[in-house]
Amino acid sequence: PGKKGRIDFEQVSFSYDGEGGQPVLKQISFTCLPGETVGIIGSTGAGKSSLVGLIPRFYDVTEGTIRVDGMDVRDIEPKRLREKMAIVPQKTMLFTGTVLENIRWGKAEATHEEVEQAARMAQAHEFISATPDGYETRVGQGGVNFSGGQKQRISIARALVKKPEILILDDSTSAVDVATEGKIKDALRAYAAGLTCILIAQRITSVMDADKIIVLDNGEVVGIGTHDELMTSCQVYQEIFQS
Ligand code: M5T
Repeated sequence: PGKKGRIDFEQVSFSYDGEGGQPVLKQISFTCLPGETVGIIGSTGAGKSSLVGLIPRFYDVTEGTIRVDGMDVRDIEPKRLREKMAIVPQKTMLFTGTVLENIRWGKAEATHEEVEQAARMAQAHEFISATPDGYETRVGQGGVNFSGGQKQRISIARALVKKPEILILDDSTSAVDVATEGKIKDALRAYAAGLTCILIAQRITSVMDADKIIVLDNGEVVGIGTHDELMTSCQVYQEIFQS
C-alpha cells in the first residue's frame, strides 16, 4: 500500500440540522488505511451517503473528527481536499457533449491516452469503441442513449482520469452486471499502488472482497470486519446476505 489516502473517523456524529438536530450518524469510528478498500453496506436511509459526503466536506461533522492523512479535514480547504479524491455519486451526471468531454470533466488537461486508460479500467473502453464515433460519440439529446450501467462506467472513468488518492463509489455499479463489476474491481486493485477506495453498495457481492466492511444501521456502526468475520458476528449483515 502507498502512503497517501488514509482516512480516520473518530467518534463522528452528524445531523443535517446541526447540534441538537436529529442525528443521521452516531459516534462513527473507523480507519481506512492507504490502499485499502472499505465497503459500506446497510439498508436504505442508514446514512451511507451522508457518511461519505463528510469526507470531501460537502457537510461538516456535528461532533468528532475526520482526518485525511492525519489532518483534520476542517483544517484543509475544501478545494484542496477534493483534489485528492474522486466521488462517483449515486445518480450519474453526464452532460450533453461527447464521451471524451464527459470523461475529461474529471481532469480538463487529460490526454486522450489518459482518458482511454481510465475508460479501460472502468470497463467502458470496449462499448465506447464499438460506437461509430468512439470517444466523439455524443451523449444524450440527439446522441447515443447509453444504458444505465454504461453511464455508470463512464462516470467511473471520469473519476479515475483524475488519478485520485481516494476514490468514493456511492452505489456506482448498481446497474453494472456482477461479472463486469468484478473486472472493474480487479482493475482498481491493479491501479497505481495506494488507491484508497470507499465503496457503498446494496449488494453483498459488491463488497464481499473488501479489506473491511462497515455495516451501518440507522446511523450506527453495527459491524465492522471482513465478510467472513461479519457472517459469524453480525446479525444485520447476515440478514442483508439472506435478503
Ligand atoms: C440518511 C437524511 C435521510 C435519512 C438519513 C442525503 C440526505 C439525507 N438526509 C437528509 O436529511 N438530507 C440529505 O441531504 O439522512 O440518508 P442517506 O445518508 O442518504 O442514507 P443511505 O445512503 O444509507 O440511503 P440509500 O437509500 O442511498 O441507500 O434519514 O432522510
